[in-house]
Amino acid sequence: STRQHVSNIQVMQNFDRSRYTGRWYAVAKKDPVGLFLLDNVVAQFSVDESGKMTAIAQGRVIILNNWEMCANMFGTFEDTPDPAKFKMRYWGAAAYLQSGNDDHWVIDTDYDNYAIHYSCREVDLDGTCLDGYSFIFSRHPTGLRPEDQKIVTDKKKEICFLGKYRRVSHTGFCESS
Ligand code: DAO
Repeated sequence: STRQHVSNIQVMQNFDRSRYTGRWYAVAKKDPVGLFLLDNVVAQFSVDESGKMTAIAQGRVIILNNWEMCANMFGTFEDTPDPAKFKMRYWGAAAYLQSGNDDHWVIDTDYDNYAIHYSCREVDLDGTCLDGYSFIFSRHPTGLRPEDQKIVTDKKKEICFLGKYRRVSHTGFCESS
């Protein structure tokens, strides 16, 4: 397979952030180096009165000395010239949680069922992605609809992450906290 330059990756055309708002369940994840969010990952996107996109997210994490907890995370999105490409500043409700500034690209979505997110943290000298992560989101906690699976598989291939995802389980871990 060809090694895709990050700059050539196709993103969602005419991305409509207002249709993207609401709850998305992570059903699969390609981890970055030093992974953080493990499972039970749910993200909720909003658009504020000025049009800026924000998000809150939850997920099970293991911090410090094998302490398992549900992380409450916040993200704000800076617009770029491409409507589907954002810069995401993120931080946790507690100071010991991860924080950072990542690319946040929407590769594809039908807004009602599936979404493919992509973030390359480190681009290699040859232009390919050296360290990145990706979430496959579903509107349905039960997972992707069978009819969306081929689309998602094709996109995983396009972003060179095919075979690198693991399933993200939803066990209710974050619902009690
Ligand atoms: O889990 O390994 C990882 C990387 C993910 C870091 C980003 C988590 C915070 C996201 C907040 C807003 C959500 C879309």
